[in-house]
Amino acid sequence: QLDLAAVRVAAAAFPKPEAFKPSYGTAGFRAEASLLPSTVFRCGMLIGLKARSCGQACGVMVTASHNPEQDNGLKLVEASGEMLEPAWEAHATQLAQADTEEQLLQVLAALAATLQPADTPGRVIIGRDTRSSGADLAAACSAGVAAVGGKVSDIGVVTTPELHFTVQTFNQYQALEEQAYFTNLLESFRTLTAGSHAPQPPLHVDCANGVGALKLQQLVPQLQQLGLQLQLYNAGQGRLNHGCGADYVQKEQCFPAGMGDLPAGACSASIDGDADRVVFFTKGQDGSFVLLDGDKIAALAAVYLRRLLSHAPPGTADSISTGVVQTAYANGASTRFITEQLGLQVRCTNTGVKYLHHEAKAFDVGIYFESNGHGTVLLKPSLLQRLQDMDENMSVMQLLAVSRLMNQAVGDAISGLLLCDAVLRSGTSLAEWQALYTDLPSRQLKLVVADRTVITTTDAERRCVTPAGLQDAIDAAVAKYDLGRAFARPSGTEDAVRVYAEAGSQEAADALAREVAGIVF
Ligand code: 16G
Ligand code: ZN
Repeated sequence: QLDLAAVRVAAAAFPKPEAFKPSYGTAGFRAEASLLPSTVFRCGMLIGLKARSCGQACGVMVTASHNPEQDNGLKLVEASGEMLEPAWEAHATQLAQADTEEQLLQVLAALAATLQPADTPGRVIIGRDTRSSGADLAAACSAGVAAVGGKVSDIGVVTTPELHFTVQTFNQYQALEEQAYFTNLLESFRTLTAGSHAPQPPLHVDCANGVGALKLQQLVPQLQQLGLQLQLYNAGQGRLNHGCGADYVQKEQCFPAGMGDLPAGACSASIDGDADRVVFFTKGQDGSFVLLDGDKIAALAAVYLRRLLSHAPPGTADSISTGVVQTAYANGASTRFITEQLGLQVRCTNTGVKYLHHEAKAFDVGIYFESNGHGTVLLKPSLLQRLQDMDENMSVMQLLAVSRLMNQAVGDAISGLLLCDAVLRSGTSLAEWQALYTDLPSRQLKLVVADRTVITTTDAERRCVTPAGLQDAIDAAVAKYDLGRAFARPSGTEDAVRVYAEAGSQEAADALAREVAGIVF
């Protein structure tokens, strides 16, 4: 079934750098690009086998998201369009780390034996972001797919969520055209904004000098006809993710390059290098930087969906479970707003989109956003069916449009941008959005420690299990601060421990974070 001799020949062209020990992290592999050819070749073999075994298309996205231009990486995509099942990450790591040709063939043969690839070639859809190393890495990945007898569709430069969407819809409709992605966004946005197509003040978007710029540029004329004027910044002339992009804006809490001079109150947003995250920001009357992060986006989406559901035919809202999924980083004020003001359920999961996505699927309407801006709104297929069977009512049409606008496979910055714009037009102003709740002051610290794995956590990373005594000491520190909350967790992407603290004042949050850092060290 698997031609190991052919694999041996093909693999020889992609030797692994000796000391390189890649592992599938929270969001896939990531490293300096020149280290990665063997990793992407081997992942091509893995996902090629998976596609053959399920007889459907799977996907690979070559990207390092918000990392600098010289890095690259890859994310593997299931036939459902969702991120690789966590159980498979270990297989990917094992394959990527195999030191000798013999080890590589052994791991591969064992995988093939459990997967039992069918006689169909299967198909792997490969996309990449704008990094200059992307084309060669995509080619190495294709060689891996071909080495195990799989078929490749290379769709070129796309956003990460576009690749996920394409895998998902290819398996439903066998269509690969990019236009399907754009038409879906435009048509659902048209439905959501029906009746409000008069020109609005522009939306200023920082594109991180990444792939999002290319895609948004293509949407500008049609969005203009729908009353949305997009003004794009950092749209490709400068360095990728350098002084711009959603990660920079959210972490540094400052205006991205070229956008500091916008007038007070201008509605602005920032997406990241592969366009799967978005955060909004504006300038206060006093010139200050005001961030509307993923927590604020979740709150806005929750307000909007609750409103749409309340206008659906009688009884609909009561029989539907609506919930918001957050991580431990969600500002305590946002959690309180969603539970106490909106009366919706909130669940907390580990950091990483795959965990939030999974938890959100448990609700009929599941809203999830990480504070960093990665998220979406999921509507359960059984709910969609019910809505389709109902009499046509504006809210029902709009709920169905939300399910089309919001990527159902993964967080999508372009969907998020358009959803927030639609809500802002539907009667919630930017000032009202800001005022939904006021963030508690918070502080994050990154600690470089000898061995981050000595810290293990439970309760969605909010409590430490080991080392013994650590949690008791953190509890004692937190108890001293009004509205205090703090946690320490090992990073899933870097060799570091992260500390988060919030409290009633900025001084108190800073002091609590320092105190917890002192305990960890
Ligand atoms: C990855 C995750 C992101 C998470 C971050 C946490 C995806 C697509 N990306 O970038 O959601 O917030 O890791 O990093 O899941 P950390 O473990 O280093 O704090
Ligand atoms: Zn990203």
